[in-house]
Amino acid sequence: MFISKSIKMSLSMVILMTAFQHVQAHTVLEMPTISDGKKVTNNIDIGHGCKEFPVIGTSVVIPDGIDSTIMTNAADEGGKDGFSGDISSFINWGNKIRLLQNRSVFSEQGEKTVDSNVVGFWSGGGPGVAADLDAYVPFIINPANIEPSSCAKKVRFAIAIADVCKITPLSGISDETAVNLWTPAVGSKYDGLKDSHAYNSPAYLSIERDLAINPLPENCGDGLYVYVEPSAAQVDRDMPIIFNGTQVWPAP
Ligand SMILES: [Cu+2]
Repeated sequence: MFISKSIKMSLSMVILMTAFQHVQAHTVLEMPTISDGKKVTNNIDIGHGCKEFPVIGTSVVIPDGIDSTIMTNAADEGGKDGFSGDISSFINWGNKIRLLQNRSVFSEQGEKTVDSNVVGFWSGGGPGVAADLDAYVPFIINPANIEPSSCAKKVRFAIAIADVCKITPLSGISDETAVNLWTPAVGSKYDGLKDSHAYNSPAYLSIERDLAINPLPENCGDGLYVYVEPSAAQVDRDMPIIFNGTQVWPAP
């Protein structure tokens, strides 16, 4: 009797402790790697809330390729070389994203556009995503072609995402209760704190060259990996959520 009671007690303790541990995955793309030249439906996979607080909205910034930082490497790790040319040397990037209407997770959504190019999107409103569950925010990626004359084998974009749990001004952003920042540390206002658990953990989208359809030129050897990060200026410009002409997050 006494033993079974204490087993029950410790079992519920374990369940409780597990619930409050950080065991869930980061926010990522459902399909982090896609093929070049193909239209793909993908999802932002919201990984967890802010501690026990639900995510009530998400804001997404896609590198526009215009003032993005471009780097290359012959191997998919290690040091990266700067590249000062245009992104079109590697891929026909820009305005490839279309938000898919879906009110199952959040009640409102919208695209972010600059010169009628989509550079990100947001979705928010309603009761939000339970802190211990995942949720999908769907979008379309229109075909992006790796430049046939280039040596690019894979182009990896760092996507900046803010999962908002509480609406605060920029000064109130913390991953304790308010926001999870899945952003590349590029010096923007949304880098987050260096000791936060998701520091410099953006979501990535890799576009892989379909070598059967778009083979590497002979002089390319094993090909090049290309990395694209948004500029700090772009993240600062495109991260806020504007709803009906009014900025709703961060609170102005
Ligand atoms: Cu996490």
